[in-house]
Amino acid sequence: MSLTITEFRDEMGIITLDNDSKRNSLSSELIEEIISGLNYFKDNDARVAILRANKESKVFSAGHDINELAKPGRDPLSYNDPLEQVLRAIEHFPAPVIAMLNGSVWGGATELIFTCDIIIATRKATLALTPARIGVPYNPNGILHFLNMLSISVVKELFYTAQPLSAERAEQLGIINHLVAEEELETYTFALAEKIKKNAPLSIAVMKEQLRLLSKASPLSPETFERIQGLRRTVYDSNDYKEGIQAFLEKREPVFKGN
Ligand code: LCV
Repeated sequence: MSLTITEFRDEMGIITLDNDSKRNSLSSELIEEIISGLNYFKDNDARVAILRANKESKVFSAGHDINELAKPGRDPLSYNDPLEQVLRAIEHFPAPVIAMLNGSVWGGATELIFTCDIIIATRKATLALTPARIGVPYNPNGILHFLNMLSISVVKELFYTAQPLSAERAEQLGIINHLVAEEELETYTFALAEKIKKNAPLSIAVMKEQLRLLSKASPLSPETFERIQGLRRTVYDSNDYKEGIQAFLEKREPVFKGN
């Protein structure tokens, strides 16, 4: 049974997350469908792609599928984790990817949205960063995605509180490009896509890749990198990480003890 709806017409690809019973949580299966949809669009010279959920979905995506999080003792956000793969697929997709939001976004799905090129949303959209809610040590590349878009004080608040950010505040902070009324969301998004389609695709593809390379141009010494990995290991080896996952699976609030 498909977890997404993939459409392609007039050089525009549309991927609709369609697994509302599991709140479009980013399972490896759903991620595989997103990546193959993007590959199909690329093979057919798409000029723009749109990532959306169903019109009536209250949750755009609940983030990483917690059932698939690595067991304690292994890095839950390692380079080849499906979430990291779909983030790279969007970053390397040679045309703009527009996120069309009308519901709540959680955890790794918030990073997925930040990785898109343009965000169009209604007031029903909220964005939450949730690693501290589960006891996950977010990864450097992920943190850099947020640092490239926001002030460090906002990034700290989002990570430390794990509280959803309202659409209005996200627009004020420049995360959401355009905040529109619910009844205008589709027409506004498709009209913007049409404007992009009329421009030179090679120029856009190269500017997108330059923006990716320049935004990541922050040198890390090998020693710094290893120190970060060592710090992250103390977290994903911790009892708190185990407790965070267990609490979710048992549908109860976690009790973190700092070990
Ligand atoms: C698997 C789920 C999920 C889910 N995985 O509906 O960024 S990091 O580091 O944190 C990264 C590791 C990450 O992204 O972690 C995931 C972070 N996500 C969250 O913390 C959100 C967890 N979900 C929720 O808080 C609620 O589900 C929301 C508020 C999204 C929706 O609440 P609602 O009451 O509408 P339920 O909680 O009843 O969920 C409906 C079904 O979706 C599953 C959940 O287990 C339930 O399945 P069952 O009906 O089989 O019990 N589900 C929801 N989120 N992330 N499965």
